[in-house]
Amino acid sequence: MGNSTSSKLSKEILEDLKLNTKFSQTEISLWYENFQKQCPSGRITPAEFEQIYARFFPDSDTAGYARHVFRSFDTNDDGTLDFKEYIIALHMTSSGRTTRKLEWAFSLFDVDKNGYINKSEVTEICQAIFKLIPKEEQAALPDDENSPEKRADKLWAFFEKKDNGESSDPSQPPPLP
Ligand SMILES: [Ca+2]
Ligand SMILES: [Ca+2]
Repeated sequence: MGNSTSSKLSKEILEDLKLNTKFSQTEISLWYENFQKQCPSGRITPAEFEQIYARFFPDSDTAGYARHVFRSFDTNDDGTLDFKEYIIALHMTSSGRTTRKLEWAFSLFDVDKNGYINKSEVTEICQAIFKLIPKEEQAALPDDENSPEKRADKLWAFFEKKDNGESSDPSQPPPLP
């Protein structure tokens, strides 16, 4: 009896999210209602996530990028996004705080989740991002950024200035010179 599909958000998760994000209780409850409606199973699968991206970029090949973003949000590595991961993801990507965005960018680029970013990971993400850019816009890109490899080179050069070879966790303070 009762309505089993509209399960309530557990107090524990609510408290945890209030503590770890800038969202208020009302906001979190609203997100939860929405989440339950869109996703009655309570979990987002990679295929569902890809569909969301495909809707936002109807003319691009979003599958690769969506897969990487999904991985960066699936913090417990169980192959689905639950409500908590979804809200943390929203918070990371929408928060005005640069450190949050950096943390997310780091987990996006760290494809094998080993705590370091290497050049092939940078190239892989650049290739996925490039597929989001419509062809006519790609043609208008500056000469040193008009291919995924060039973008990766540029980004990697930037990382290398900060570090030697491998880029480490940005949440850690940099070693003193
Ligand atoms: Ca998960
Ligand atoms: Ca890595």
